Order: sequence, then C-alpha cells, then structure tokens
Amino acid sequence: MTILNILKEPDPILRKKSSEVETINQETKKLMDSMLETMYQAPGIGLAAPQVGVLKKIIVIDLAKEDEPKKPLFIINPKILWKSEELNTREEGCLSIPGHYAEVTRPKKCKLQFLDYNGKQKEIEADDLLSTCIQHEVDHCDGILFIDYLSKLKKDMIIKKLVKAKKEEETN
Ligand code: GNR
Ligand code: NI
Repeated sequence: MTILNILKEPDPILRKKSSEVETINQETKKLMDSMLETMYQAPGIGLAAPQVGVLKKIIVIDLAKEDEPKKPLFIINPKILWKSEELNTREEGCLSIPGHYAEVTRPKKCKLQFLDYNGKQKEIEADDLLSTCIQHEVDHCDGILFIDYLSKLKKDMIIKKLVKAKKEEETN
C-alpha cells in the first residue's frame, strides 16, 4: 500500500468534477486501499479520490474512534437519493484545507446509493456525523469544498492564508 499525496486548496484539480467508475478492477481496489491508508495516516474520517488527484467518484470513510475496531466504508459512484428538510450545523475540517475549521449547515440526514468495494449495489440512510461526512465527500466529487458555504469574506481569508502557506513551503 502507498501513502498518497493530498492536494491542498487552491489546486485546480479540487475544483473539477469526477467521473463515474466504469469497472471495478484491481487498480480500483488498489487505489481504495491506498486512500484508506492515507486517510488513517492523515488522520481523517473521510477521503475522496479527487483529494489525491484522481478524478473518479470514489470515497472512503471510517468514523470509528482510535480505541475502536476499524470500520471502513468504501463508496463508489455515490448518488444521494434523498436529503432531510431538517438541518444540522457542525464544525467541519478538510484535509485539503489544513488548519481551518468552520461551522457548516447541511441536511441532517441523507439516503445514499452506491457500489461497495466488491461492486455490490448498496443503500444506506445516514444521520449526524456520517451524513455530514457523506455530503462533504460527495461535494469533493463535484468540485465543491466546505469553504464554498461560508461568507465570501471568510472564504477569501482562508484561501489567502492557504496561498501564503504554499508560498512559504516553496521557499523551504
Ligand atoms: O477528517 C475530516 N473530518 C471532518 C469533520 C467534519 C466534517 C467533515 C470531515 S471530512 C474530513 C476529511 C476530509 O477532508 N475529507 O474530505
Ligand atoms: Ni475534505
């Protein structure tokens, strides 16, 4: 397995739309395994393929706490079938927006249709953190980041700081 490089905003790749996976082969599984390892190492609770530079609709999620057994969720070609009217506000972070956190309001529940690791079609109804995480990751597959939901002022301030951080990295 391989630890993949996580792209940081601003990176034009993060703003592109991902394509559906046509066939789930060894390459797809290898990518999902590496994404999971990269997410655990980061650490994060979710990771979408565009974050590692692959513009495909592939997501990994694991909400298990450190002292709990791992509970990886592999999601291919996600389709949100339903979102609740009831909303939920929670603080979000993103591995592509390191060091910045902000409250985001989203539908509290959602119903997701997807293919699992073995290509089997599944459907789940998610609530609370899982629902937030699914919506955050599906957004990545559409080129959307959580800062897009903030005021222009807050968003611009975060992007400005990320640009500055990137420039400082270059001079190292
Ligand atoms: O690790 C992550 N934590 C998190 C917290 C609140 C809402 C969403 C997330 S997802 C994030 C990892 C990430 O950037 N996934 O794309
Ligand atoms: Ni993210």
